[in-house]
Amino acid sequence: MGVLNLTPDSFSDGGQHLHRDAALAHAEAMVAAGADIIDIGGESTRPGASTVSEGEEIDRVLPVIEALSSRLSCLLSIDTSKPAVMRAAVAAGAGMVNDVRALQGEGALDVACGLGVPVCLMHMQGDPARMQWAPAYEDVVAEVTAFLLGRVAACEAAGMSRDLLLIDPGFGFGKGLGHNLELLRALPELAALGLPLLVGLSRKAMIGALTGKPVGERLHGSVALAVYAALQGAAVIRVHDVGPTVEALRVIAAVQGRGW
Ligand code: 7PM
Repeated sequence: MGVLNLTPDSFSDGGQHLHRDAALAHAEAMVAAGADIIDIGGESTRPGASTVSEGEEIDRVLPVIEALSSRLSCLLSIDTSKPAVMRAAVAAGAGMVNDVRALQGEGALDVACGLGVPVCLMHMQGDPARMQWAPAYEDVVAEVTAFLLGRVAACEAAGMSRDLLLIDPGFGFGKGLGHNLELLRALPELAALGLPLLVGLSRKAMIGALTGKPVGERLHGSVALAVYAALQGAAVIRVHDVGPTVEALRVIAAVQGRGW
């Protein structure tokens, strides 16, 4: 899954994909490099990022989804928590919802249920503005697992098929380095819950903490964690650097006797 940020304030793209043509070219390049899914987001979850109105978020993502759905055959994912954005995006050609708030927002569960597309349910402690102030858990793996299973149950109770759900422990979303490492070690356990596991580790602060590198220099750490996550059972890996990640995963796949 390649990340396509349409936010002017996104920390790792610096707003360089704000302009539509650049965004389209970047999405096409990610598909050419081997992405199966493009995750399109119009609202930054960066701590302190300004919140975006529903109308502005739709204005940012819709033209890009329309253009990409006619040009690309890959799955387009809409990264949003707003039901109106989900609805508009799917009508324009998106085939998946990625909600970092796991459909807990007002009206999100019912709308997502009615759309009939796959949904990724992510765990976050707190809200984006304050989540990294003092993340605390008794048992991070148990608490993340319980939350995700609770959201899966809520989706099923609302009428959604379990077959449409993915789960994501939400690396860096209200987690310190120790919490992220515990969750990484628990990936086989999370994968064993029986739903496809999506992980996002690309360029995250935990890599900065482990390598001392700024966000623009975290490629090697990101590829290492992508490979590790795939080997430990992740089904979908959300990354900024599709080419290098796919190259690493293809080599691993050949060793495992898949592909090549
Ligand atoms: C600031 C903070 C900017 C966090 C960007 C981010 C995930 C996601 C993101 C993830 C799923 C980033 C994140 N991360 N969706 N959206 N899983 N499902 O580093 O880990 O890309 S945004």
